Amino acid sequence: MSIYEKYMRIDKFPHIWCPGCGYGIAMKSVMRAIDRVGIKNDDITMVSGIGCSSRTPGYLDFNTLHTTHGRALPFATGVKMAKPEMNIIVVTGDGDATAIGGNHFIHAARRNIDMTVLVYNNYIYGMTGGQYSPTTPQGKFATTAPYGNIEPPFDVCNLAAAAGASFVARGTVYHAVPLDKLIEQALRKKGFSVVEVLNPCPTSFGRRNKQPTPVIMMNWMKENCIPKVKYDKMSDEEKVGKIPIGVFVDIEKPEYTEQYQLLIDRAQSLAK
Ligand SMILES: Cc1ncc(C[n+]2csc(CCOP(=O)(O)OP(=O)(O)O)c2C)c(N)n1
Ligand code: SF4
Repeated sequence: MSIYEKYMRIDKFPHIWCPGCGYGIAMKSVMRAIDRVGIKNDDITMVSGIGCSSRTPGYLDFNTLHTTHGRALPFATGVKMAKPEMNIIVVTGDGDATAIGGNHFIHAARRNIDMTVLVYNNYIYGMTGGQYSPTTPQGKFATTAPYGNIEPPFDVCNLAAAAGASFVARGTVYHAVPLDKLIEQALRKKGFSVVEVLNPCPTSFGRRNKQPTPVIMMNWMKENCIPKVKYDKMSDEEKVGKIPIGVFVDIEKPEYTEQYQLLIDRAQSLAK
């Protein structure tokens, strides 16, 4: 049996994603990473909000929760608190994670609760037809920014790091092999782990922003996403328009469910 058959709900296909969308590549990367770590299907709970990215749990044969828009992390937190031994993977879009769910994202990171959060960033609200999100670059076009977006965007990795995540990385679906490794590292990490995955959305973002085909979008990633080690050595001039990929944060910190158990133990010993 291939690893894809091992982890996929074959009867749920065909999927809803557009031709040229990167989410299928990301989903395969997730499966390969899980296989490398060797986690059993029943020991994983995959949680999502709402969006094209958030359809992922429907196609995978784990314990899965497709929740409300922006609320994947509160649901995931509930599962982890009830079953700390469970491996939690959250799949969320840039809108789901940093707009409506932005508050949950920073507080889950601050608590350092043990889960792997995959923020699929296509710079837009894909499912609802291309409204701008907090990651849409300045000057780019969206249905709600027909003259160009004037807002400065969030950098998802900087946001996660500043809020307290213990593992933060960025990959792209063009760089699928390194992406497997980043997701594997995140899965192995105890603590709040974030992997931002850059994805082409030709339908809602590309065709409004002079990237009308999936090939053009993939080539853009190939040319502009630079391994962090190389990026760090570049001059400020060379860095303009380039995006570093790789690991940004990998630190040890107290994990929330363990701290919570210690609190219960302390309270119970006081009650005796
Ligand atoms: C409370 C609520 N507000 C708004 C929506 C409409 N809605 C569904 S998906 C979505 C945005 C999805 O964008 P993103 O999270 O970036 O995911 P993508 O579709 O791009 O993968 C919105 C606004 C909703 N379902 N529920
Ligand atoms: S709208 Fe964009 S993100 Fe959604 S499935 Fe189509 S290409 Fe993918």
